[in-house]
Amino acid sequence: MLSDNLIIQFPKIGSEQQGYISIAEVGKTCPFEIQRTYWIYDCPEFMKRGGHAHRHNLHQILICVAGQVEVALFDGVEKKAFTLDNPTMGLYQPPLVWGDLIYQQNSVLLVLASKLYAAEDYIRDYQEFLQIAHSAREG
Ligand code: T46
Repeated sequence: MLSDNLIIQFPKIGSEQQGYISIAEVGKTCPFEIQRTYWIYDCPEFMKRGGHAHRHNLHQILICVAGQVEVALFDGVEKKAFTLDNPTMGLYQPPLVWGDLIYQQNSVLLVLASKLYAAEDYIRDYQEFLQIAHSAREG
């Protein structure tokens, strides 16, 4: 089952006059060591991306630093939908969880990831994902 605590609230420091800074720190607001960060931007309005899960222990935090991104997470049993529209909010995506994302125009999604990129780590076939998620649950 997907945890009820997937949203991470980052500290927000600053003021309306100065602007703000938010911080993700390993061991504090980030529950894993970060090996990679990437960001997705300049998507056309309502662009659908994602549509995959990761085979191994890839932990991620998704942060919409501008605009709005809809994220649906599915662990093979339970589906949860999130609207990311605030740079103080992170969405924790655990390993072996399918993610579908829809981007509004001018959105920027920053992702903190626990592992380096590995193309073979991706499960892009939905039926294969269901089988692997089912087997993982069976132990
Ligand atoms: C995820 C969502 C939120 C790399 O070469 N290195 C990388 O670290 C990444 C993330 C991607 N790429 C290449 C692989 C593809 O040729 O960039 C291209 C686009 O990747 P993809 O189609 O996987 O992009 P999204 O937006 O569907 O998914 C990405 C991440 O790949 C994925 O792990 O969780 O963002």
